Amino acid sequence: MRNAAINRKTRETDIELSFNIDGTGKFEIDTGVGFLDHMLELFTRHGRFDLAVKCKGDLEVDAHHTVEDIGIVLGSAIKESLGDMKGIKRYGSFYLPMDETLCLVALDISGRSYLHFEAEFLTPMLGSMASELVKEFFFALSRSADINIHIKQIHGENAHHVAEAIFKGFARALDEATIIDERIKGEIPSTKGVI
Ligand SMILES: [Mn+2]
Repeated sequence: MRNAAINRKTRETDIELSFNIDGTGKFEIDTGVGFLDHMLELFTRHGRFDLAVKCKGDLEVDAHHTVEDIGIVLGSAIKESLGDMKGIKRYGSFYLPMDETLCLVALDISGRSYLHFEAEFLTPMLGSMASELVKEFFFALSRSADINIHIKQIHGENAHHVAEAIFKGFARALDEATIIDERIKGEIPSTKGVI
């Protein structure tokens, strides 16, 4: 089974998360940040993962620690559930259109974290969550998952659509990259023999 369950508690957040790469799109998500719940739900559904997240964060400050720490824990869960990475496709990319918006997400499960993030939010807030936290989420996730992620908004203007296109595009790209390719026959997809 390619899955992981991680609990992480700090003075800022208390997170219980379980993740299954080979899921069916089932989710049970309560982060206390409505917009983040929405994004994680559609990430789960579009990637055909299963995801449960419960978070008690210091929302009396703002949503920053909650969004960032869930990015850290989800990234760790992705990495742990991939295990030795044998047989995975490794690369994935998706152009995700959402009404007037188009975003590209391309990623490499390389063992080396990197984030390129090029998207503009025309409103400062997405519900109770600052728009700038979308980048923080993916920065945290890329570091703890050791994944190279490039996110680029091609065009579009509605901030809700831009965020949604990024999360859905990430889900589709991650699904593609983590699929077991039968032709690879359990090899690690690197000429170095290690990721
Ligand atoms: Mn929406």
